[in-house]
Amino acid sequence: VVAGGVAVLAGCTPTPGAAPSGQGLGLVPLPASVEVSGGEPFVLDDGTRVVVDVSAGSAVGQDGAVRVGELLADELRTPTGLGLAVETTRDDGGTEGSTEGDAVVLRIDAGGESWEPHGLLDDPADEAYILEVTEDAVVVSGTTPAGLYRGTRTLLQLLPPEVESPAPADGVAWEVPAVEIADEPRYAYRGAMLDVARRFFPVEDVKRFVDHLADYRLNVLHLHLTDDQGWRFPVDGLPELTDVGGRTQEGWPPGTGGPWSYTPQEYAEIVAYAAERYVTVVPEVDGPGHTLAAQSAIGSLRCDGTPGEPYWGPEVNNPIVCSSDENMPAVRGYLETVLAAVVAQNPGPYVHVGGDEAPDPEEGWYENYAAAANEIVAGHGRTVVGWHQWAQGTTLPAGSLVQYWGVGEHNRPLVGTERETEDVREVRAALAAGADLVMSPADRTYLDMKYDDLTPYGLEWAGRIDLERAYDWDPETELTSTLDPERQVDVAGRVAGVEAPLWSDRSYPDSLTHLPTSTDEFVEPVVYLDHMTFPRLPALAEVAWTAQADRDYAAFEARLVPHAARWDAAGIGWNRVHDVRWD
Ligand code: TNX
Repeated sequence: VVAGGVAVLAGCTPTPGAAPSGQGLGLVPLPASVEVSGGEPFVLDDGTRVVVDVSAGSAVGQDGAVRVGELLADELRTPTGLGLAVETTRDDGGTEGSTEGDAVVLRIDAGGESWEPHGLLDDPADEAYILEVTEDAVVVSGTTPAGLYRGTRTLLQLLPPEVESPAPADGVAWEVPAVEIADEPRYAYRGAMLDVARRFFPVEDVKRFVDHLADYRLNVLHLHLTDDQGWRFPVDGLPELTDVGGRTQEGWPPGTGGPWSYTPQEYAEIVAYAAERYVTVVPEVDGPGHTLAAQSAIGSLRCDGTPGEPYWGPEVNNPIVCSSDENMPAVRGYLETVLAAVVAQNPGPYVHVGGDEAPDPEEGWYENYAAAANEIVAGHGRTVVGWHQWAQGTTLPAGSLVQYWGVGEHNRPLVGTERETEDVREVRAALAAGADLVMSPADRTYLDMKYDDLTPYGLEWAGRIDLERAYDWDPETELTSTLDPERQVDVAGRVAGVEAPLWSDRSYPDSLTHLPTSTDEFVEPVVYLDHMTFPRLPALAEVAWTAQADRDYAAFEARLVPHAARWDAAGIGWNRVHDVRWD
């Protein structure tokens, strides 16, 4: 903790359970420690400079820190209209920038030597930061640029809501209250997933989703890139995957539009945009189920050797890749090419291999497919992530992550006891195999579930998820909260983090009695994205960031309500759910 910098500020050490005094500041996620000092606020004005002080930090963080400063200045210039020159102090005698006087100082402290860009997300201290505001200066400090970046997100939340405006906001006093904040996340892996396969989201929409994540200090963008209804990821050597698989989405047969896939340049743009915000892209190539798009492009993935029909319907549980012993050479060749492309275009340490909903596979097929995928990913030096079924009958490489997406006791009637029992068995297998868990319980974290009766799109197989249900759970005890000992799994200490998936099946109005047949019948991807994400994403971000002892739903709701003005300023189409008193 000292290395993370949190203990450095006397009196600011996070003490779980001690109600932070900063509840009134409207910070989400709630930081570990907030002291309101009561002094005069800092005011951003014509004379304010952004000073990046890297003189004490490790070399690895220096460029990143400068970039964090430039990004912050850029973001502030538009709404404030201020010049906000960026200066840098370096130990190599580079540009001199004084940290004295009217300045927002971003300071890299020593201690982050073991941090590396695109490293594993396994140490919450890597994102710790301290934010001190006095009348004279704002100082954000941390041992890594990732920590500095998180600190700048908290700083933005301390400024008036108009700071989110994409246009100049006149007549606003750009005040930052005098505070001392010392912060560090509960979990090192804090994500959200976007299903760009059932429904294609253009690059601009994906970046918008990254903005949503970054604003709430999340650090993982899981992209569900392939499914039955489409293949979105460019693969060098297998252009038919996007040429054929990119011509459908749910409700859209071939010939109705597209192509719906990212070019290599577009994909690189997403990865770079996320990386600048210290958001790691976790690319998912699902299999052996959810592969009809691949099967329509590559005949050898089917036992009869001929390409299947393109699929644009709404069903899951479709036929899987033909992974018989005889056909494995072809499947392995496919996996080698595809996963090499995934590794080449994703600098992050994780590769998600899917593994969900493979209905009644022939004996050995699932295991064959999983063994090949595991071996190839591990061979590239990457860490395997799979949906929780992945642990069944396969040997997981060391350090793998398994993503739990079951539903709890309270919603068991919805899915039936059989499935629930299987979930438990599979999670136990994952833990026994040494994997840690990413917690995405479907009845808590699924952003595609309806909030309530009024939600115009989305699903309800895992129940409805209002704001309180999204907020009020503990990842460490979610699987022991059931009363039935048969169904309890003790995951305490084995939780790597939390992720909120936004699937895009049925991302069209419920009022339709048929699959959409024209653009007009779909809801715009961006409308769906914003409506399902806000206000629930901030709740899940706080589950992932804030110590359990510091979390309380009523207090959270009170802190979140003022964010509505920020979402309005940013042009976010949030859902004004009726169970929250917004004014
Ligand atoms: C289940 S969650 C699925 C997806 C659907 C989702 C809809 C998971 C691993 N599989 O194929 O999109 O439900 O909520």
